[in-house]
Amino acid sequence: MQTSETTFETQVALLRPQIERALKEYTRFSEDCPDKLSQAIDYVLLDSGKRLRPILVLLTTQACSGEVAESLPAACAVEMIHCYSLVHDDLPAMDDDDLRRGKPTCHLVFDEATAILTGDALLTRAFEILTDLDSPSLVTRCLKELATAAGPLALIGGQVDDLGAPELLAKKVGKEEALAQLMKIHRRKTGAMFSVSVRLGALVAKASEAEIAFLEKYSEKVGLAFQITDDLLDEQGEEKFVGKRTQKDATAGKLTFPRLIGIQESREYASQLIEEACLAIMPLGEKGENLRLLAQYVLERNR
Ligand code: GRG
Repeated sequence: MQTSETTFETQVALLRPQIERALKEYTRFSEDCPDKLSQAIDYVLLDSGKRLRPILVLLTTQACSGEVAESLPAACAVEMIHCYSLVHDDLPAMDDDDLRRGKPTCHLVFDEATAILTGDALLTRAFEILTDLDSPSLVTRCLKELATAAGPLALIGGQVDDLGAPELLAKKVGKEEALAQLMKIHRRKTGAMFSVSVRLGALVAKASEAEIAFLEKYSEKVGLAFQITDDLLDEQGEEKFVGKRTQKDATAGKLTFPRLIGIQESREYASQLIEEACLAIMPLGEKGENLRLLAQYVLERNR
């Protein structure tokens, strides 16, 4: 029987090799890049992870009738920022993790300084490769979008508040206040990278502002649902599938959806968000089918 997961996997099988090839090409450096750094970049970036954000970039371009190959620089740039954030998040000063994508974390395999610099290298290289996009005006717009999503008002701000969440919980704030803070953290820490993925994909395809607006709504819902399923996988997932330590957030006193609203309500909320996401892109008609499959995958995923 074909499930939404198997049909989404068909899309992944088509797009993933293009992403892997482009990432490899973009990280083939001259001898000025030290071997150790180059090896660490390969270790954290190549042939691993679900590639959900770059796939989202490419599927959005496709849904807006653009050329998928033209959005590869944007897809790779988003994945590089994502990988940098994972490497830094795993550092002892942040989440202090020893397992990522089913492998020991970068700072354990190399060392802490190399892990910090590997993140820095991916962050800066991401902006450099965006300049491979088609026209100067597209490059400028995409650079601004990506810088905003990775910056203090989004990814970094969300991460800072996430690190401060145990302190907030220790103050025994009410459920409403905690839930509002949780939403605010995830809109910036997780949601912004999903939103920028659809925005870049749409910009490459020269989508209209109206199309960008409903795609933005789709991405907000999918991003939040992704975070809820991430929290559920932390509570109930199996490490061998998830590829990172589970049951960490609860023990670290983190703010999570299951903690605040329970497992069942979290599942229902994620499901409702995915329904709303699919409704938001109704105007795309059949062209939106692969984005609907991606949304469904986010809900059903076990890794
Ligand atoms: C260090 C600036 C900075 C930010 C860190 C990414 C992040 C912010 C924290 C990672 C911890 C976490 C669980 C975040 C929530 C969701 C998330 C980004 C999960 C990992 O994404 P996946 O599952 O990972 O798409 P793969 O490995 O498949 O790419």
